[in-house]
Amino acid sequence: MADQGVLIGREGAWHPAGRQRIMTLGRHIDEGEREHPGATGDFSGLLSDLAIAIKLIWREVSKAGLIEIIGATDCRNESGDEIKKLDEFANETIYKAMDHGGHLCVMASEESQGLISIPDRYPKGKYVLVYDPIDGSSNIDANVSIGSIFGIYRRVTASGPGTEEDCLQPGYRLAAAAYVIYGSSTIFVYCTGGGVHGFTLDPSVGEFLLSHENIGIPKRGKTYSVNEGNYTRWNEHFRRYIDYLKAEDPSGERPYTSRYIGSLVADLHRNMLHGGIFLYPGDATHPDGKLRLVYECAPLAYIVEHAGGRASDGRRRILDIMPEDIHQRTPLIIGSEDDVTMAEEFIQGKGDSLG
Ligand code: AHM
Ligand code: MG
Repeated sequence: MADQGVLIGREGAWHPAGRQRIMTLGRHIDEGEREHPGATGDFSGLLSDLAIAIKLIWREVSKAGLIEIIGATDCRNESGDEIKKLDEFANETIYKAMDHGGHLCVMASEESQGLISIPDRYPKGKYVLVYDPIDGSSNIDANVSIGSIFGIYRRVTASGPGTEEDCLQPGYRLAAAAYVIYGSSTIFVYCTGGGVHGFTLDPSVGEFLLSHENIGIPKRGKTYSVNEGNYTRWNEHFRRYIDYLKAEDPSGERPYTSRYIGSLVADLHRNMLHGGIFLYPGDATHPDGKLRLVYECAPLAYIVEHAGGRASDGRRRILDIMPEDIHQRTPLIIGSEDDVTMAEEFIQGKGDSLG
């Protein structure tokens, strides 16, 4: 058949705009599983449970201004940051959606100090979930995009409740990773070791529909994302790199454009689509920067590498770092391959002649 259009609308009109096939997240997960003969359905069950949690969080995020869900509680999280109510809601929602499916043996979250156990009454599975329930939480009450980040590992312990050993694995061992942006629309981006695919939520039917198939991050971009308010705390190599990006270049490659939302997932997603670099370096006061290796940097590094980009702490590949603590921080340089390579050269002092 020449025309691959689809029937759309109550009257079943033949809509030319509907030529792209309609693929729900659920179907995509199922089809991915079928490519692995011998798969038990465990993994797709896990991802489907996660999708439900995300929809529940989206529902709360989208009415955050209507009900009194925003605003600080009197609690602080493990790192001493003020916990917002939405963080608590998202943390609990993910836990409640994931604790009883029989897919997981343990979880770890930015908002929980220790490991999150699977209750005794539920079966223990072969996977481990690490997550940041709400990333960019300082943006919640200003209606700026926020997100969630997920990493899924296979357990390394044999059976029973999962342990710290299961959670403290280097990122190269991730079985899957995903992030969500609750923005002008809600998008779910995931990778299970092949391509990186994005699904946009159609709120009218409550389904994530494939909107960004096989995302490939451009090899080089023209946008940098960094909190430049920290300029005076950076070392001279890093300052020189940022100065270099801002300097006029006769070839027109520079100056780069500065874009900083302050929500890692949103800053990263823009760079995934259009190219560019996100940086949160260490500085004199915080040598390991701000961001967390296990549930923020490693899952995003896994996705970016599968999209053709790179992620580094300035010297090492993020995915090679062996975590020693669930809440461990690391500097993060992530994005287009050539941009990350150039940033590393400056950080290591090799770009000084350029700057
Ligand atoms: P959070 O997970 O507590 O929200 O913190 C992580 C966020 C990132 O989304 C963002 O890139 C960064 O913190 C912004 O930090 P800063 O305000 O120091 O620039
Ligand atoms: Mg975060």
